[in-house]
Amino acid sequence: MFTWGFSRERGTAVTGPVMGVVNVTPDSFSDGGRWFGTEAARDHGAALLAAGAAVLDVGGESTRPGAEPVTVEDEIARVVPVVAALAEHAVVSVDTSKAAVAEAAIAAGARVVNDVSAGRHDPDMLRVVADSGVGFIAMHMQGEPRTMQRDPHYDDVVAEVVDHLRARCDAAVAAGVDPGSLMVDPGIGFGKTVEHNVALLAHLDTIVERVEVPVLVGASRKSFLGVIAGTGADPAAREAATVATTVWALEHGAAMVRVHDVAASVRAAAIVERLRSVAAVAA
Ligand code: PMM
Repeated sequence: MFTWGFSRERGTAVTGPVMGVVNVTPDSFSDGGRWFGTEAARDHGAALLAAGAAVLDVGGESTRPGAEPVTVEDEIARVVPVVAALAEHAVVSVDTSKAAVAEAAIAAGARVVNDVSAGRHDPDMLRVVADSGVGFIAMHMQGEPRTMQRDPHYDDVVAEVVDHLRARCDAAVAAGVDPGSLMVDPGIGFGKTVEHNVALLAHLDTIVERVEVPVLVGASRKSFLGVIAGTGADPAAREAATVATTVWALEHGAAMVRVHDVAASVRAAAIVERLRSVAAVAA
């Protein structure tokens, strides 16, 4: 049975707050094509592990706005060899919304399923997760990747995201998923405007308090950072802004951040941790 281990009673399944992204895709917005191919992706994952990643998140289908879907067979062919190579050395999550891909990745050693649809896309997903006892990350998304950025609308984005995440956790537990294996994610950039993303980060404390399970934040290199910081359309120019979100997220209760440049966020997390421990003693 997988547990996140962020609370003392639950032990220490995962040892740090940084998840590294290993995209085995030709078309991800942030690093599309760079690690496409088993050897390149495996070596990239090994480098992220050496840089201090606590979890490696392996994905074979781009979720960028407008991305075209990938078949189950192609997605399995992309992720399974990479998962198999990395799972000997690391806690590996598989970033997929398809139960058959999750099942194949779990057989290859993945210990966590990271589903951007939170188990809604594939009716078999929660059963696969429950039967295999792996961890489950339920992310909030309005709509689906192909169309989600057309006209996202919320009356109260924070309350709606919290309600959705709580409902998805309830559905997972009802399907037999262990509550200690759950993590949720507000889904930065998934059916959200710049203002929605900002509101979710600004009110992260509220989200953390209300969802009652560990929270993951994935803001790395997303376009709202380029808008706010004025660095424009190049995802690689959003690294300083990404580190700012790492510091903010960890300081406002996130258990983990999902990033491309692991070394930068691990260093930032070390500073946050040190300041927090000294501040706690001084208080
Ligand atoms: N973002 C992307 C893909 N998968 N999973 C979770 N849980 N949270 C995210 O924010 C998230 C995700 C898109 O980013 P990428 O194309 O760089 O992987």
